[in-house]
Amino acid sequence: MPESAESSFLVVANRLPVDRLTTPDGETRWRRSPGGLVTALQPVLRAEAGTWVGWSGDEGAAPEPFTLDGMRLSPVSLTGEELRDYYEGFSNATLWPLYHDAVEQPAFHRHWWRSYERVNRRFAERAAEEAGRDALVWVQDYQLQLVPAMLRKLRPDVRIGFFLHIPFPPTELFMQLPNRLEVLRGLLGADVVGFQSPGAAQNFLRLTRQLLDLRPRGHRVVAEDGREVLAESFPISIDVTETEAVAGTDVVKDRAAELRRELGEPRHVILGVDRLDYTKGIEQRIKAFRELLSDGELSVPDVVMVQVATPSRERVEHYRALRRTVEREVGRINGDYGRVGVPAVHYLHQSYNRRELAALYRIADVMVVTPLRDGMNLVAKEYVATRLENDGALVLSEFAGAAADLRQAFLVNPHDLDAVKSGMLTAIRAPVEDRRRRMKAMRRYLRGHDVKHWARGFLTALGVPETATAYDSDNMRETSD
Ligand code: GDG
Repeated sequence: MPESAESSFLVVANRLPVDRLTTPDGETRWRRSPGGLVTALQPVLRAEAGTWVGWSGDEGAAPEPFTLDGMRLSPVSLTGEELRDYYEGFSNATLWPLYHDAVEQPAFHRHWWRSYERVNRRFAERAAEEAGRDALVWVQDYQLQLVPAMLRKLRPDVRIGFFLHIPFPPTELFMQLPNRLEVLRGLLGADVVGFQSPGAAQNFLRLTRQLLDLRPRGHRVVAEDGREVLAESFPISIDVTETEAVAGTDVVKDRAAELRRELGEPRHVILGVDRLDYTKGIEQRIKAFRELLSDGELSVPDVVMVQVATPSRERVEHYRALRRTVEREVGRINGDYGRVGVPAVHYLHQSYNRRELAALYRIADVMVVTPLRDGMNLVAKEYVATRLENDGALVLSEFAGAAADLRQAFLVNPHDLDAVKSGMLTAIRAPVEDRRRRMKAMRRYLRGHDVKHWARGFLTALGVPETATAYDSDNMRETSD
């Protein structure tokens, strides 16, 4: 590996924010992948000559570090076995279900844990090599919870932040984790541990008392080595300016009109957009729609539903089972309530580019976001940001972190099917003025709480002076798809 650039600012995340492309003449190129996190952090990384440490997306040996759009990227390798055990196993079949209220049964395997530990050490060692003296290192998410403590051992001079994008579970659930002490101590290696909600931060602080006999006070706790650790909520958001700009382009407006025509100009379009994940409540939403059709409250083709279910974690069994269930249910509704050329549910198991997604948001009279548990849910925020005319309605689960920010949504308990049904009906039938008032208030809130606000809040808590985090990314942005 070439000599390290010794950056003063590092992001450490499971994935690098890039995709590898092969050009028609067989050459490899990298393209920045879309996403709020990279949009928020790229300006800081550029200005500080920062480095992003993460996996490149390909199995086996890692490419050499390289620079893209002003960011230094330092790829970490993962073997096929590590992908199975660290990523699909411990991260996505142990931690993911456990941290989401165990809505699916978490699986515990000792060899998954050993792989998680080994990979976390590799990330920590790479971060230690890349970090300059007194650097600031921001570690992201549940795949890397051991990195803060491992890195601190290697490099006591650096300041370490950790942000968890998913929920942090209550004590009773966390206690199931065979390696609970190591995970808790791993997180306590950070100076600031950030969560999506105040409840998650409280769960974490309570655990430090119960498992380690520490004495949390307010948002702070003194760790076993005498350092003070701050645990607070920093709700993540989206790049509102960019989302609005994409939604307002002629290409997107034209595409939206075309989509509506293709759907047969229904009076109401109901939309769901999710990764195909069992935490997202896709089954519950489709079931609610089926009952509304069978009760005669709604009818096709007056109303149609569009459900985008982006392929996700397809080698993990829970995800395969979910796909079978959802597709069976969609087939059943279309068999019972569809007509020739007009299905009741348009089910799309595909990924789309941001413009197509924005066009879908624009045609949605009612957006239904019903996760059983979700750290935040950016889809709900994206929908609101695309409603440039302040119309449309959002039905949102109380169990999404976003419910604390988008207070004027039609909030529902996704476990209560009748509540989901009546939330959908109320949203469809709400007077135009009521919908407008709600949407306007949510859009105003989002403008003041975008992803830059989030990054600035976290970095300020980590001790970066506020002026240093006031980077303007507007003239640096490029479209990535
Ligand atoms: C985790 C937490 C937290 C979806 N389909 C396509 C596509 N997407 C984009 C959406 C949105 C993102 O993916 C999904 O973000 P969510 O927040 O809804 O959910 P998770 O993936 O589970 O994210 C979550 C988040 O981290 C951030 O902290 O909010 O709670 O679980 O941006 O637009 N994007 C494109 N094509 C698609 O087909 N381009």
